[in-house]
Amino acid sequence: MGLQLLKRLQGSRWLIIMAVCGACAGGSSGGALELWYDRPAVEWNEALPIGNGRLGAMVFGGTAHERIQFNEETLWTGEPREYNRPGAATVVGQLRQLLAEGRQAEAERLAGERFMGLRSPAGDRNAWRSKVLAAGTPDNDDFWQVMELPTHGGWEVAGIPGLEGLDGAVWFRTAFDVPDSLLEQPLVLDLGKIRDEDFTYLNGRLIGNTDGAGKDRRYLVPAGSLKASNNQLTVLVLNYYDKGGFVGYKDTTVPLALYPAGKSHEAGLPLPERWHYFVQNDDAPAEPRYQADYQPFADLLLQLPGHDSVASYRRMLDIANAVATTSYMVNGVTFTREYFASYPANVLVAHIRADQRGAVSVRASLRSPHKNSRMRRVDGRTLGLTLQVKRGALRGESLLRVVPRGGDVSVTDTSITVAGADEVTLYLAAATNFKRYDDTSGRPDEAVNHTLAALEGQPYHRVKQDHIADYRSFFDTFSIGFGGDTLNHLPTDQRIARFADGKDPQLLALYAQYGRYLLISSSRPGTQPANLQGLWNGLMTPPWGSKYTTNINLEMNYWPAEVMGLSALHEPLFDMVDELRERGRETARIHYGTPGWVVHHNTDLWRGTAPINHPNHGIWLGAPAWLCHHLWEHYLFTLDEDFLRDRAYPVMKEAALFYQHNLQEDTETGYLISSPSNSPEHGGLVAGPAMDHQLIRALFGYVVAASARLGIDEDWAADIRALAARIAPDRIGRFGQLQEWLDDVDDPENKHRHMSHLWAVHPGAGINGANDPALMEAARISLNHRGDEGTGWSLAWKINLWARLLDASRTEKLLKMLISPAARGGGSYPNLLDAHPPFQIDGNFGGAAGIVEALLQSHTEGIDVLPALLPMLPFGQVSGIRARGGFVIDLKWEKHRLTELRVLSIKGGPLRIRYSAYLAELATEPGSSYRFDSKLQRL
Ligand code: FUC
Repeated sequence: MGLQLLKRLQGSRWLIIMAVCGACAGGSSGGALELWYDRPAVEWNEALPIGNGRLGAMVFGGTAHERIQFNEETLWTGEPREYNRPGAATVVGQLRQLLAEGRQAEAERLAGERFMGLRSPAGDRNAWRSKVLAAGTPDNDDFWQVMELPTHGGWEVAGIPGLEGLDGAVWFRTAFDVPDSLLEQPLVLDLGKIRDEDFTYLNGRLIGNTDGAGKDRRYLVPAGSLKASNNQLTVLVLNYYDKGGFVGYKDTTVPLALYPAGKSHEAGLPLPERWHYFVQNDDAPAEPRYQADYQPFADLLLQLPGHDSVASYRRMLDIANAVATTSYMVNGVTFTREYFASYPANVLVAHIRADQRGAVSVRASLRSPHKNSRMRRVDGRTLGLTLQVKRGALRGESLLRVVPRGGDVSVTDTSITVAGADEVTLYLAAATNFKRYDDTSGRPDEAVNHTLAALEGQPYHRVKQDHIADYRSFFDTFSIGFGGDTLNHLPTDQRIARFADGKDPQLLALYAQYGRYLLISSSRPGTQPANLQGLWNGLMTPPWGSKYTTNINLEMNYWPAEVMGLSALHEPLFDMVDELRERGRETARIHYGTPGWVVHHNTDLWRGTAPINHPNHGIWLGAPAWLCHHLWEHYLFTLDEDFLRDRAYPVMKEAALFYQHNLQEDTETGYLISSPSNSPEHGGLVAGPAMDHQLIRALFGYVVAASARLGIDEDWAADIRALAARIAPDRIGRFGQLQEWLDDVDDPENKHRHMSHLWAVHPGAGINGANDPALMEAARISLNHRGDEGTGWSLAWKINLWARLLDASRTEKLLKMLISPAARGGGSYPNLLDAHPPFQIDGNFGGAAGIVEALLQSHTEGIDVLPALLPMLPFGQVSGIRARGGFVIDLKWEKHRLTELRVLSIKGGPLRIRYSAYLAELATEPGSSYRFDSKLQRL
């Protein structure tokens, strides 16, 4: 929003809503709320995300060839199964004892052997390997195809059909000549890294066999074993899981090579890049897995003949209306495509029109990376796709229906073709048989049929209108603008590249709203919570399974929910917590022998709650408390007593029960401590990480307060209050730092990405400037020790922490790092999605919440207005920020000074608000608004 418009709006919510709706009629937000680009996406991280909470898609915006990669949020690997390890509880006492004696390595070993959860069954590698080796290579040259090596991201990304998602056995071969100078000396054949196992033959002789993705493949070639010409190099690669093949080196400029022993590749001969390959077996034995992976569903592919060379190209995402558009001209005709994910209709929609009648011709098809998938003609306007996840319980069904205006339509078993239409609408429905973590009896075929039947006869403009109205019912609850000229005449990737110059404050407003856009698009009531990638994933083995990591990432996804006016979108997380409670009750019993419920540092679609991976980070006890923090926060923001009584309290109480039975008395200090646990992903398995104590203390505080408010469980609450007082307190260590562990062993040089021991500063509130300036100072020292660099989510956490520490400049510095090109590390991709790297959505949500944290805070007694106003934001207005206590706040500032403030009290009750040196305190009535001037005088 430009300064002129901003001035006219004068901070009035009513006017803002009108202004935004004015834009709605035109179908565009007028620029400020757009991401746009002047060329199609080449990489996934350039494509634009759309989603309705259930279906997600990445729109590439190609002209002659368009790719819309899509997901359905319940398509995962795996199946309902037992994740808990019987008998685990018999070792928990020993683990505690070993840790108390400082015998960490032994504790980790024991836990590794007897405490971690159960993995899915493993296939028989040896039998498979023997079978594959015995089969050998095909004689007939026609069976071999050609590809280039190495493929750094694995053969899965080579763009070759059949290699996508392939775990199996592939033969590779190439031939090369050797100069005389190299013939008579020992050589090294350097094949980089190979995933996972190789059998390497030179001129028919086996010269090496190595198993292990991380190992170098440097094989010695004795002098005299090569010929001057036509040496045959043949490699059988066995890939068991994830990326496959010749993945080269991290430094992608280093070639596969042959060079004199003792030298490096520069002194030798690079191997040819062109290799022949042959897929011998695509059915690698099952890899045992602790938890499941989120899966891509398929691609919707469009071919538009003759659209190779176009003019006036533009693709954009309008986040005020949740519509992506691609437009361009071919031979004087303007083509416009619109894409959106409709929640009311539960479909992905693509609409193609031209400004000349009869000009739209398109061939649409579906392509799934799942080996077990099949396309079919359903009827004269519908194409179907059925798929089955490998070795998993889930099936997917998708229907693609075309609704043309004019033109001819034909449907085969592989595509829909439309010729000479005025416009074409494509509706894509997708579903799986997933019903619940323990029930896969759904009927996706019925679901997609039903979805399309409900659309019958609805004109496109109505479907679009309903979508926009539905989306805006969430989006329009909040607006934000930072004055100044918007630099939206520049493509968004260019704005990201120059954001650090501080001259594009409106990009910050766009970033904040993009966080809200992404939450509305990935987390609707009744759907799964936003996972590590929201619901957008194009990979069969996505990073960290694209699951739910509970030691920061899942929670960070929901930081914007309450404060940015999207309270209802918190719901999917609460549903998940209800299910984790059910599953986690078993884990508490089987792994700890106690009542209560627990989940460790990760969960998945099947709601795994047992500890996974390695004991040095997979045994962590803080998650139930952190998840309960979200229930309590929802209550604080909404003051919804029914929610507190019926939903939050029972879950919080049962989590508190777990801690009540599992806190241990520290023999040295007598304090109660959490053990066995860790300070997320740092320092291994330990007794008594500060973060756990902060979390448990907070949870105990919530249940005590809730029981008082609800008038129940008085005696139990008194016990909990007494226990809380005995939990090991936060301590200040020898560098003045907040201690991360019981012992004062923090290393000021350690730059670990997690700031776990600062949880009580943010997102918790136990340590704040009002109640404990000394601990706050210690937290500042710790945060300085950690430094500024970090993964995307780590930057986002630091943004929030610096805002809570009231350091506006540092908050701004970190925001500039987050909104910077991802090339160097944590930052933003061209599509403004967060880079861990790789893509991980938490930083988008944490960053959006951090922008607001600098403008308003309400975690102490009262509300602080503009507590950490960024230097780059002299002007601005925000409407619809929520504060704890049930308040909705609009504010406006000029030249860094508050000029207008309005507080709407939803529930009534006392309001205490501070700005600069001013304080206002008053009783409020439910539904009443209160206006204040720059000195907090009532107007
Ligand atoms: C946590 C982090 C990692 C990553 C993973 C998904 O374990 O420590 O950086 O974000 O989650």
